[in-house]
Amino acid sequence: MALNVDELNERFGIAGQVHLVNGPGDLPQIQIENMHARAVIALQGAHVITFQPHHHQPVLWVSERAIYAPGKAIRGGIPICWPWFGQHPGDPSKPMHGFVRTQRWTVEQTTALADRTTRIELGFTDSPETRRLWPFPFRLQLNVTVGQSLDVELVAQNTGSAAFSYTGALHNYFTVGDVSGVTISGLEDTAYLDKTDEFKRNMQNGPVTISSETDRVYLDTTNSCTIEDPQLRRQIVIAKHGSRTTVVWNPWQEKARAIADFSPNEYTAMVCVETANAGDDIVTVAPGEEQRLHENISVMSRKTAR
Ligand code: TA6
Repeated sequence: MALNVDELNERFGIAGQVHLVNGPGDLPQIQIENMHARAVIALQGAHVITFQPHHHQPVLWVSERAIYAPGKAIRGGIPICWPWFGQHPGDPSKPMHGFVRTQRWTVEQTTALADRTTRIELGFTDSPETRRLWPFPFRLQLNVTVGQSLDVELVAQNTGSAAFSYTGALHNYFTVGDVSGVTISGLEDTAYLDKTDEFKRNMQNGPVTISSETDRVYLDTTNSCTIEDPQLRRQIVIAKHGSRTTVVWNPWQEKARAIADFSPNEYTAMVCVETANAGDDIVTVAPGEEQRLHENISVMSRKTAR
C-alpha cells in the first residue's frame, strides 16, 4: 500500500527543501526548493512537472489544460516513455509511449547535497499488471538532481533471466517565447524519420526551425542540443548520455486543436526536444545488466537577442 503524504513527509521531507503534498487531482507530488531553483515531481510517472532556476522563466512547459488524474499522462514536463516509444511495435491497442508514465512510483531517497542541490530518487518495478503488457521483470530508478541545471537519469535494470529490448524517451516539453522564432542546433547533418510524412527518412540541413507540424526522430546522434530563444533571450541546452536518438515535436495549430489537453494556441509556447532511444536505436539489456539514459538541462540568459 502506497504511503500517504504525511507518512512520506515523515520519511523523506527535508525542512526548507523537500516537501510532499497532494497536488492537482490529488496526485501526490514532491515540491523541491533550494538556493538554485524550484521543481515539482509527481509520483505518478516520476513525472518532473516543473523546473525553474531562480531569476529565470520556467524551463519546462505544461499545458493549461493538463489533466491530473490517475492513469492519465500529464501534458508537459518530462513524461517517461518506457519500455516503448510511440505506438507499441506489435499491438497498437497498448498505451502510447509505454506504461510507466501513468503508474505510481515510490520515493526511495531524498538528499540535500553539499553543493546545495537536491537529489530525489524514485523507483518502479514490474508487477503482474505490467507483465501483462510487457512480459519481462525489470526495475527502474529515476534520479533527479535539482540545481542551477536539472539532471535526470533513468536507470533500467534487467532483473530477469532473459535479455530484453526496449525503446524510450525523457519526453521533455520546453517553454519558448514563440516556437516559430526558435532554432534548435546540434542535429545538423543528422538523419531523421519524419512522422508527419509516413516516417520517411530525411537529412537535417542546418539548425531545426519550426513553421508547421514537426515530428522528427533523429537517429544515431549523441549530440547535445541547444534551443536558441530570441524572444525569451535565452538558450536551453540539453546534454545527454546513453541516448542515440533525439526527437523534436511541435503539433502546430491543427494537431494541437485535436488534442484535448492542449488549448488551441498554446502550441506556440512549447517545443519538445526529447532524449531518447527510438526508431532504429533499440536498447538491449542482458540479464542482471542495466542501461542509463541521462540528460542535463541548463538555461543561459542571452543579454541581447541574436
Ligand atoms: O514525441 C512526439 C510524439 O511521439 C508525437 O508523435 C505525439 O504523439 C507526442 O509524442 C505526444 O504523445 P502523447 O501520447 O503524450 O500524446
